[in-house]
Amino acid sequence: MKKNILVIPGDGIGPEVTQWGKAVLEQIAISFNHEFNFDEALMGHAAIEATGNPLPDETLEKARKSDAILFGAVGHAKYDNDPSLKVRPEQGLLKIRKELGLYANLRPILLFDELLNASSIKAHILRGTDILFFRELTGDVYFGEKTRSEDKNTASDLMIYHKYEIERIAHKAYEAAMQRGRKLCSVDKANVLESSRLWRETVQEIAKQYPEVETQHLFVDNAAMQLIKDPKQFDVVLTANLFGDILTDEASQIAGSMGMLASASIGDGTGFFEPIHGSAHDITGKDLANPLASILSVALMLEISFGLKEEAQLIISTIDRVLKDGYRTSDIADDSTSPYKVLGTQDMGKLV
Ligand code: GGG
Repeated sequence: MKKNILVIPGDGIGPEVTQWGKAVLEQIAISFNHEFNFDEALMGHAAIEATGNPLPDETLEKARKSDAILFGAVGHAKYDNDPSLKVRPEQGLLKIRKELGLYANLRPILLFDELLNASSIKAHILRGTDILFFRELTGDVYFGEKTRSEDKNTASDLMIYHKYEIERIAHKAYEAAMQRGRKLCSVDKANVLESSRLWRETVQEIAKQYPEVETQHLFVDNAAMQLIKDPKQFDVVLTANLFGDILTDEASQIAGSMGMLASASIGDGTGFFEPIHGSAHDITGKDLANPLASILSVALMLEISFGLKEEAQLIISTIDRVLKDGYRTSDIADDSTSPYKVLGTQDMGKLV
């Protein structure tokens, strides 16, 4: 198989981890006789520094022409502490999702048995957890109108959803539920928010087309609690942009670390694959970042964009073996009773 893959390393630990996602793709190409051609592009703070624009036209053009995109992370400390900066790295990420029509962000909570002790939740509660989140990606407060009063003391972000946006991601989530455990939990805040009432009504309508799937509706505060109390109850979780962003960071602790969670953004255009973690400037350049989320993002790319299931499975089983052999990055080595071999980013990447 011949494919063109665009690599966008981004900011902070993005380049450190993406290097290993790309290296694994190169190994897969050799082992399975595929031809993967790579190009690279800028986004986020790196792009602002070079061009003044968090998503340069050249990046978008390359993205449109590629067969899949491997992305790292965006963000930089200087923006976190200076809200007056109007051009921000995250705008690049939001814009590329919108421009490519990537409305569904799939975030599997893949639990490796070896990491049951890396979570602060008890192992018997976690064992057997296998959740697939569908986070809506092109609506909500992320894209609604933003205002600030003249005296700067009042601010607003419009939480807005259109029915078609809810319908299209709901169909994707139900289709996935049909292939999995036939259970879908839709998460909203319909007791308070009008946009959530539209969300719930729309999901209820779509649910009628999938009678084989058991549908549940939870308020987001309850869902956040249930995730810790009894994560095994969930199969497919469908939710809006903001709630999905927050709930999947929470759910990453079930898998042991933010450094273990991969994601796939799909929709109308080229598939976009990235770890759920951000740029983590506090550990940038220290060889501490976990490259496994980037490598698992590559597994999602191979399976979802290219239909290469065997190759994807090989990546997952290799990571499983590495963990069984006792290798850890520091974020997943917090069970001090076991004699782990703690590796940095580079050594973990090379080992896989
Ligand atoms: N790889 C994920 C990443 O870079 N996250 C930083 C960020 O700003 N995320 C916003 C979002 O995912 O909506």
